Amino acid sequence: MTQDELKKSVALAAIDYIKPKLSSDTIVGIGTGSTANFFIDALAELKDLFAGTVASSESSAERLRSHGIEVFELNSVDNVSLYVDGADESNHALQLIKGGGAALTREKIVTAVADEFICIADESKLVEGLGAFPLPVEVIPMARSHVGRELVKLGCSPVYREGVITDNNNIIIDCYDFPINEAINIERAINNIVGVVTNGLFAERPADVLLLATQQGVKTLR
Ligand code: ABF
Repeated sequence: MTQDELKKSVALAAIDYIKPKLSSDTIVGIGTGSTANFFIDALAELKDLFAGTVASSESSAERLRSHGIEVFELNSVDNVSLYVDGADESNHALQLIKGGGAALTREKIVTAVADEFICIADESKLVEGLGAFPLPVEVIPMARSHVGRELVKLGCSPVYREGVITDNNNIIIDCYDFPINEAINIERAINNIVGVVTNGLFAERPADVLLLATQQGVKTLR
């Protein structure tokens, strides 16, 4: 299978996983990225089985609406039972690096609200140690230089992602050369830099389940 076929297979596995959990008042949180897009496309068939969605990006919201799936503002819903999203890397504790698509802040907010976070990924995303993928950090634009200097002090090589503005009108700095051993400590330390909105480590709140597409089929990791 190609990588896209793997992504589609895990999106369909996520549909099978959530289907028995849906009811008329269920709100499903929706991630961002190519794997999440396969999930959105497949979710269209189930749209009469749940109340609607909240989206982690404008692009996902637009795709959901194009299928006739209701998209609510997060502030207007009481509860998000399920959140389905991809990742750039996962370790075996289901701690993630996310934000390659620059949607990390809204993804982290929906993750924080959700009762269950189901991560969907192809097998290339499962790693022994996080950090080969550059860690994205969303930053208030006027703090760019300050945050960059502070990130150097934490031991990484920060690179401004040229030409990218997030849905929240902020910028992204990617942290290269940054092996991540103590993921929770690093997540907290970066978030403690003034001017950082959040970073793409999902370690304090990892995924609850990882559906991983492999050439032998989809595996479930907890
Ligand atoms: C989102 O999509 C991001 O957090 C992550 O950066 C990306 C994964 O990309 P893809 O599914 O396209 O491989 O979940």
